[in-house]
Amino acid sequence: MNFLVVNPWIYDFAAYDFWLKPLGLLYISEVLTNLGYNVTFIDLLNRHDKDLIAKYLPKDKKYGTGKFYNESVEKPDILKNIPRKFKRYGVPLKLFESKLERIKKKKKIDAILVGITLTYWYYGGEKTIEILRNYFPTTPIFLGGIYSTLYTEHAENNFSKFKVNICPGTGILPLKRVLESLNEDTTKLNNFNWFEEIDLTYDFYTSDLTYVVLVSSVGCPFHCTYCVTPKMWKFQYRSIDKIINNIEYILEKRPYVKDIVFFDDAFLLRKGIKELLKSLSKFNVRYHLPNGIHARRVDDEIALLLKKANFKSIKLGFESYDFNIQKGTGFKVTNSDLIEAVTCLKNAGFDMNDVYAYVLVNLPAQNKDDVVQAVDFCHSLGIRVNLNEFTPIPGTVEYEELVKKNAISLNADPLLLNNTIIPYWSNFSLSIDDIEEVKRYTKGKYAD
Ligand code: B12
Ligand code: SF4
Repeated sequence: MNFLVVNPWIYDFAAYDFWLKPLGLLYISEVLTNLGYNVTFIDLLNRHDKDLIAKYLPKDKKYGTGKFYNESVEKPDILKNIPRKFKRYGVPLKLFESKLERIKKKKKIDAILVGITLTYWYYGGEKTIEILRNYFPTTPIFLGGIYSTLYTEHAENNFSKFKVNICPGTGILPLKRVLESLNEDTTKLNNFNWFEEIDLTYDFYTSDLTYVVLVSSVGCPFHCTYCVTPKMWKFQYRSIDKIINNIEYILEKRPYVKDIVFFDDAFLLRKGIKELLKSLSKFNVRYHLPNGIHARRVDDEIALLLKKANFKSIKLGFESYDFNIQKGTGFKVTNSDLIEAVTCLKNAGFDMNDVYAYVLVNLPAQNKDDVVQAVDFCHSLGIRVNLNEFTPIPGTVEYEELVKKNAISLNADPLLLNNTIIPYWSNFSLSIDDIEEVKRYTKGKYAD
């Protein structure tokens, strides 16, 4: 059987390649390959796509990140009043079409798999599937990923016009259901420990990649009120030998890879983290942790091991300066945890330009002063700040409370919950002017 797997375009007001790789789709493609199926993989967000770079050379910025090719597009009606440009990020339409023509000439595609990560990226998924349907009018299309999991009903309604099968859930189950509906034998997937057994090979990419993304664990043992991770995943981690073998495989085949990025939710919380860090130090690459790591877990020994392994970008989950907010949202960090973590990282010799704290903006319990205090605090510690505009996500305590207070409707279109535009319509804690002000304040603080 021939599967076509497609990572869709992003349609949004902003997007940047902070090492975005479609891990979910890569995992299911690896499983399919292991089962003996044929997979053709299109990543519309690959900035190094061979067809794309023939026309538009990607400019890599720090550590292999960079701007996506983009074109301005018309806004969907629901976003018409937002005074910002709306864009399609990823390879141009013509190029996608020429890829599909080539594939169609070469082989018969039996099923198409698409995955959407952020809930408010469903519009890009829709535009991608519209094109796929034109080329493959009768081929079964399956849609999975975080959007389908958190907005199953919305996805079913919205994608019925393209006759798409919605596949909610994480782990191996959604893929198993796809195969069952295609009348394939799935006995090999019974009791299959996919996270332990499956390597991310990156063999689906024919282009030269300068970075790859991995996960050493999925899920998180904390339960923060604004985060949906614990609802979607049971915390589990992969054995160190398997992670190391996976990296060896990639680096042998791809000597241009200079950066390895971990997308874990709770990288430092696994059993055996020190052994993992020691083992990672044998590779001549830089490592990055773009998701917030747990400051409380950073002591002198961990900081030194991170440094020795050559970790560069470190993002510490901080979120708020206010003790009551910290306590009320999950208690993953306190101000003294942050001070301690930063001291250890400094002593270990980290470049403080690579150490950031995530600070949330517009949490329901928050006011402008809290953001300003958090920024001042991080600045006084000598680290940088990433302002993260709050996104209410179904399945979280914050979302449910906002619905109870009628601040958002249960049927709100996920496009309206894009954190970039919430301040334009919501009456959450901060107005658009407040948000612009704290952004300006933060920029000014770090201008020197
Ligand atoms: C890595 C990550 C990031 C990365 C990159 C994300 C990306 N775009 O690829 C970075 C650090 C850049 C990031 C940024 C943000 N993120 Co983020 N991120 C994650 C994280 C930790 C992991 C995603 C992942 O790769 N998982 C691993 C893979 C293996 O899992 P998966 O994709 O779900 O795939 C599985 C299944 O879904 C299924 N599957 C997937 N596709 C398909 C297709 C088919 C056909 C089938 C059958 C099955 C299937 O199979 C896979 C294997 O089980 C998730 C939390 C989480 N644990 O999911 C949050 C998460 C997605 N992020 C979230 C948020 C809020 C953000 C930010 C908005 C934060 C902020 N306020 O600024 C920004 C947005 C930035 C932007 N606009 O790009 C929210 C979701 C928000 C939303 N509304 O959707 C999440 C859920 C975390 C949370 N807070 O609860 N993020
Ligand atoms: S610690 Fe991080 S990943 Fe874990 S529940 Fe809290 S926000 Fe989510």
